[in-house]
Amino acid sequence: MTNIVAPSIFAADPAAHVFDGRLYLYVSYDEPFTNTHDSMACYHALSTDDLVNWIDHGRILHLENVPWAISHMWAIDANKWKGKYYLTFCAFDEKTSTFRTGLAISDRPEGPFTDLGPVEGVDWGQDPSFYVEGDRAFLIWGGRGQILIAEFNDDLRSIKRETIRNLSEDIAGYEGPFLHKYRDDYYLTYPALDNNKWPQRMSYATAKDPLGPYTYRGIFIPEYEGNSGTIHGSVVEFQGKWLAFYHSAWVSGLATSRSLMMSEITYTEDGSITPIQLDKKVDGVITINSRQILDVSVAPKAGGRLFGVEVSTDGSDFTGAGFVTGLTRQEFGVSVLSQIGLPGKYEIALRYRGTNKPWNGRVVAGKHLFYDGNQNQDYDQYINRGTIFPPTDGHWRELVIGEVDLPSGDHQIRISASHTLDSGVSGIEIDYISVRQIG
Ligand code: FUB
Repeated sequence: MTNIVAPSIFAADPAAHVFDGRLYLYVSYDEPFTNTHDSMACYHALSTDDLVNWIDHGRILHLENVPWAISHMWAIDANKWKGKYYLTFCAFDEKTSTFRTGLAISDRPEGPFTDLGPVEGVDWGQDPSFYVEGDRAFLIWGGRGQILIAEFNDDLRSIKRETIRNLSEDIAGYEGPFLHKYRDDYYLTYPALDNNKWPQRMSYATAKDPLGPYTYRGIFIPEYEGNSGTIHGSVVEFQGKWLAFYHSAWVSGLATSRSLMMSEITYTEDGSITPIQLDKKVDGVITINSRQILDVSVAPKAGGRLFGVEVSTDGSDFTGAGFVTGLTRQEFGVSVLSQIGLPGKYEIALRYRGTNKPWNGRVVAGKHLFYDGNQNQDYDQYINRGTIFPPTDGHWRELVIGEVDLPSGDHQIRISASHTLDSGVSGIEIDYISVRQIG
């Protein structure tokens, strides 16, 4: 059975990890319907606790927040190290126009992440992957037919040069390496060409130590109809299943607007991975929709903005890193960035809490202003038009605001007060804005 995960965004190169019982995917982001990978400029994180209900946490890092980089935000990985979460990503260096591996940090697995600068000691740092084994941390990277591995120094800001191994001496990997452990063996999975012919096929090699030497074992995702030329991904164990994540062109038909794929894999007794046969006609395909949960408290780092409001972390019953409070003046509000690949109908909802009075706000998604039908056409009432938020007596509640057609691209979703409140009256508090594809 093959699953297409989160078809509303075009994303690629999924790196899967389990943190505290939840499965996370760190993915690169294909600008919808462009004809090139060079325009890639940001990353997303997705997560699930049941493989059915997925959350797209939105943009977690963008080129504009990486001062040393100019373009090509290609593949990534992430991992937990000494209590923090780190993203290893790659981009073209502004000065040299070569790939460097960047490091970014967050307190939470779903980000957003803050750039810490390039990792020292890595040449042509394309497609970095980050593997942790006890107190050892490894960087595996590669492109243009070379795959390399090295041990990180403890602060992850550089690698131990004396540990660098060029794995291309053992295997014919093209790019996109990823490491996982099965039983006592280290499995390196990587896209490779067969006799220099595209498309790439997902191959693997095994070793007794992360640094190698590696023995080539075979191809576990052969060429298939609807491939996207590249096939970068990862393997992870979650809730007793072994899962391969990768990307295809099955939704858009385009090699540069790729979709996330998930297939269960099995190992034979001798540790070989049984090859997956991918055929849309034969294989059942399940499309798993995700919804974007856009945390308003981190909006400025994720492509949105706070207008006059404050972020609070009082209490513990909010969802993300905090909530927004102080929506008391007409010009105050918050916007989040929703990135859409597939055009369609989307439902906008909001998690909020209010006091014992209804609150009137304006919610705008892209170019659409929502009304809830309670307004008249009298100009005096015009400034109060918007959406009525019923009182919640201080409890959090999710309110569906309405449906809107969204084209492909980036959209701001903004909520603001529709009028300035009397002094001493507080506005609602907002936890997140949700965007869910419904058609
Ligand atoms: O997603 C951009 C590039 O395509 C990746 O860095 C490669 O591994 C290939 O998947």
